[in-house]
Amino acid sequence: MVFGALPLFNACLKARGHATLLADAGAEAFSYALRPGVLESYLAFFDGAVESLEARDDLTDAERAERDGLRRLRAYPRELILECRDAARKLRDPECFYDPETYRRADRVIRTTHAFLNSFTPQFDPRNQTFSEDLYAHLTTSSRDAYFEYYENDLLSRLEDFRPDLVAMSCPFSPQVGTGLDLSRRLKGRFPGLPVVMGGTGVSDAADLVLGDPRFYDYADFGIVGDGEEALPDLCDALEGRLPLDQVPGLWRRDGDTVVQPRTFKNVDLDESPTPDYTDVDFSHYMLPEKAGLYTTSRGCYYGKCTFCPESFRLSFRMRSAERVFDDVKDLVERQGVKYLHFFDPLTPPATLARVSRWVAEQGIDFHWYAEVKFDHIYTRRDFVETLSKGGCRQLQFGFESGVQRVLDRMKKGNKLDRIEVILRNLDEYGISMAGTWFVGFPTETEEEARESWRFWRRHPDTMHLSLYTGTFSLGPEVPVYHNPEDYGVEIVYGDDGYARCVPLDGEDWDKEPLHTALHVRSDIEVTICGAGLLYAAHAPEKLYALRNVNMVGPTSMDDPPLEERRAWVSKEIHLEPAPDGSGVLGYVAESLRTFELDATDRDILLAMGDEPVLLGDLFQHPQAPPDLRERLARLVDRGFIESRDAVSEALATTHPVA
Ligand code: B12
Ligand code: SF4
Repeated sequence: MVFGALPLFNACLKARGHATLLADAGAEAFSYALRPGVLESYLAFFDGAVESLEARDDLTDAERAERDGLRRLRAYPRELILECRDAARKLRDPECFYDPETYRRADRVIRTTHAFLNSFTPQFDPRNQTFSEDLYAHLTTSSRDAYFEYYENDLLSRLEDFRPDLVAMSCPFSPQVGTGLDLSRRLKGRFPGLPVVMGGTGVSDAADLVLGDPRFYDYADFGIVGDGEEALPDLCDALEGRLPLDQVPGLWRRDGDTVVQPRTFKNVDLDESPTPDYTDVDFSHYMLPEKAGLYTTSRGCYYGKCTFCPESFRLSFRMRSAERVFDDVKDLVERQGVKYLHFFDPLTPPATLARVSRWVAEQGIDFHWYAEVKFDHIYTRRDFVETLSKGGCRQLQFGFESGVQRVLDRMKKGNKLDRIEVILRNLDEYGISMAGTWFVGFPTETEEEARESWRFWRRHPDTMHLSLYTGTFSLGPEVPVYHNPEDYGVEIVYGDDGYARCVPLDGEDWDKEPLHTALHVRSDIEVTICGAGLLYAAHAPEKLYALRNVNMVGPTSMDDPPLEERRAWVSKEIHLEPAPDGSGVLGYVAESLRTFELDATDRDILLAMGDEPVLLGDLFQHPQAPPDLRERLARLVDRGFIESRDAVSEALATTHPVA
């Protein structure tokens, strides 16, 4: 799905009389890779790179690490990657899209190919202590990645025809700063003197580090922090000599050797912004059969207290009035043909949703929507939930975070578990499917508490539809815990990998990796990110369960029934490749896009099982069963190599998720 800033800036710039050319570089680069011969050329490039490294016995440490990383990619099955063009066609075809089995296969193929291509692009994360050093060292090299040919043969040629006066890049995620500067370097190579500006939360969140570094301006001319609706057109005015640069809100630049910080900031009045303009968005790059958009009704978060969330520091909460939001919805649906919207506010205000819903229902607008919300008291009211449902709401994403009240209270989340139960019943009654984000590893959370969160999901299999498990607690300077760690019983220590982590002051800690792996492979986040969840909820809710990863992969090793009592089989969505040193195998699991090193005993277990169901208990009777068979089976189950179904997932596979 296209990110929100693109259609918004399209409208803002046009409103001030500028001509625009939109490019969603990530999506377009992927489409480019599907052109005849391109994937094949990347595979050949990959083979050549591994072979040349393997042929040498004088590798440096860095080259050895690169070789080992590339070798792991061998586990990505080629047949899956080469199926990609067909998979893209299927996802854009309504008949194939709404067939869960076809959808799942095509989705795995796309994601595998995407991950394979992306692995050529080094990621630079500002939360890592070595960010600047690594990034600027990389920018002096001329390595090939999966964007390179798209830039050279497609994007830059289109720009040549368009002849822009300014290129503006949006980086919603911080690691995109590196890819953005790489593109900027190529732009400058082709169009010397063309000004480039970069903005978005990825830049704003780490402004001092990214924009305070004079080297940034060797590649881009400007950085803008904060809202861009006015700042970007103002920069155009400044470049045309109608405004001093110093008056552009949030603008960072370099003057000689000095970095010049902004003189002025402006939080825009959202009611002044134009309706986002999707008319120039090329929807053929997205893997959906319908036009789906992303829209935000507010900035910042009206709650703003959660201690793990960067929104707690973005204090300037503002709303667009419900009347303006409704006008936009009407325009998007009736003029622009975008009938599916994700209200991806950090936290969408309930009053706006209710008022817009009422008007949508009154005017009979053919509109389906999804929103990011919170388990607030208002959702316990049946009439409120009914209003949303009648106004086109088909899916709501709640911040669930944890199934343990003590942990929720420490997070200052404001969630009450008994209230959640009432809300789930209301959603069920009015046919709204539920998706919930959550994570493990918040400071002081015990392993037992983390497992209890998963049990909470498993106790509500028919009212909590999509588990958007997002990973382990993510710590960086942008979250409140980082600033008062002792209040959370931890100290912050930087590891050898350059990342900050929490170390409990009482010395009690647990290894989060095994549980994380088990939850990650059962997470449904991808279905939501791409917009498929909303389309299924709107048109084929009875099939939504068939998209759930837990229903496909089956229970974790800690769930019931116990391992010995399960009928299980080897997953179809894995691939085994001999390990380079011949000692075992590299196992790729498509559900989680991860490669694991398995030893020869693990491999033998998988080969002995095959893909027909066997009773796991029978394996213990085998004369050559290893003494640690139980632990091995548990690991293979949790990583998604072995699948099974429990009674709940069997039943749900044939049930309607929403009334
Ligand atoms: C929608 C959204 C998503 C959607 C994306 C759907 C899609 N495909 O488009 C989903 C739910 C999938 C998602 C997922 C994640 N997200 Co998210 N997401 C958002 C969210 C809520 C809204 C983004 C948006 O479109 N906003 C609307 C536009 C208009 O606002 P904007 O992008 O901020 O742009 C404004 C300004 O920044 C500025 N601006 C932007 N670009 C430019 C460019 C120029 C030149 C200028 C001048 C100005 C400018 O002007 C704009 C208008 O004022 C933001 C929160 C936020 N506050 O933005 C987080 C956010 C982008 N996500 C974030 C994160 C961390 C994630 C996850 C990694 C979480 C996780 N741990 O799983 C995942 C990624 C999963 C994955 N596998 O990729 C972080 C990124 C933080 C960072 N610094 O990197 C954010 C900022 C939220 C946060 N935690 O603070 N996300
Ligand atoms: S987690 Fe959600 S509710 Fe909490 S501060 Fe962040 S955006 Fe707001």
